Amino acid sequence: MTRFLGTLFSIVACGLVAAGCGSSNDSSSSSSSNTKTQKAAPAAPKKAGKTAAVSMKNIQFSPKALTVAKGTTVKWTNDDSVPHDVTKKSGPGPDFSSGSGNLAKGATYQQTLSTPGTIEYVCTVHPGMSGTINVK
Ligand SMILES: [Cu+2]
Repeated sequence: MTRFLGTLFSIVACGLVAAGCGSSNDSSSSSSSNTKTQKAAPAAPKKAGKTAAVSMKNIQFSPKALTVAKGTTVKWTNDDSVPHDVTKKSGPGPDFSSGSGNLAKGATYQQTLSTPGTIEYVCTVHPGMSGTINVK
């Protein structure tokens, strides 16, 4: 009978040992709280404002002199392969600048001009590349 108990004991002991080696439950789940708040920009109601275009071509503004009604949005487009910029030098209304030499080929910059008077502006990259806008 003692042999039976001995065998039984060893079985139980073995089972306890087996139970001891539990797998460490590493629950480091990747917190994927991807809160992508991508606001779908609502189509801005297009104001029927007047627009005028100025091209930057051959290191010049074209047209070099422009007359617009006040409230007109002037849009400059760089049609050159070298970078330009649009920087106001003088004239009525707030100063504006696209940033030094930051209009690469094909880039545009626009400004709404609301104060009557003559605005002089330049490209700071190219001496002599200047233009005027007469706001009436
Ligand atoms: Cu330029």
